[in-house]
Amino acid sequence: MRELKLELTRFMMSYKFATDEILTKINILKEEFSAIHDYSPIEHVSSRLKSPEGILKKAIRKGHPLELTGIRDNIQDIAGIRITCSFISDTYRVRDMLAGQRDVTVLQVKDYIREPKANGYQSLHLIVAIPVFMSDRVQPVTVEIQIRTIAMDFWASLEHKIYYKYNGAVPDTLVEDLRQAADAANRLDVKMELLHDQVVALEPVTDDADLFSFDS
Ligand code: 0O2
Repeated sequence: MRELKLELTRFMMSYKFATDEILTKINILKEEFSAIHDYSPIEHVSSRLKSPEGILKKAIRKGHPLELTGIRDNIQDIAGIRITCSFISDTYRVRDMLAGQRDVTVLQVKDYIREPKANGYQSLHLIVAIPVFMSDRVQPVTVEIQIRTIAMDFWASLEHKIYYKYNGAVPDTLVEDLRQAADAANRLDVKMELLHDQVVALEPVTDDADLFSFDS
């Protein structure tokens, strides 16, 4: 019993360590990118670990074997990281920066931005594996990374609340309203990126100090 408890603790810890490693990478990318380009493609980052109850529920729901190796092999979103970006192009930029890291292996990509779900959900999902160096082993650990814009995130958090409020049986009118809201969010994303591109293309504004000359 004691051994099983220890093994379970180490199992959960490996996901925490993997999350920490990816969060460190994201922070480095964010800081470095900001220093070079004077803006950050990453607005906000959050993370969560599925609870042991949540893991068991999912394993039972999906019919996976209820032992740690089976769970590790079959459930890939025990560790989850969500990155919000200002613009759609930034979501792909962040994906490329992460996928380009030597110790990150991309196992799966679901691009719900190019192909939104029927309800309107948009987001870019990556399942990655990263090696975690434990005291007696190197464990490859999977992490789900969701990358989306602020507008997509706004939509998804409200839709999530509505979905749970109705226990999954959302009335048709609300479903349609949500789909329209997702379209509106997409139009806003496209418009904001166009505006941003126009501003970036402008000549830099002369520093106030330069407007005054002593030679008059
Ligand atoms: P939580 O608590 O957020 O993690 P899977 O069940 O993961 O094996 P699935 O459903 O095909 O397979 O995975 P997918 O499509 O990559 O979605 C996984 C996660 O994306 C979900 O995790 C949600 O976080 C998010 N997501 C997917 N579809 C929707 C949606 O329609 N609306 C919202 N708001 N979020 C969505 P969990 O496990 O459902 O929950």
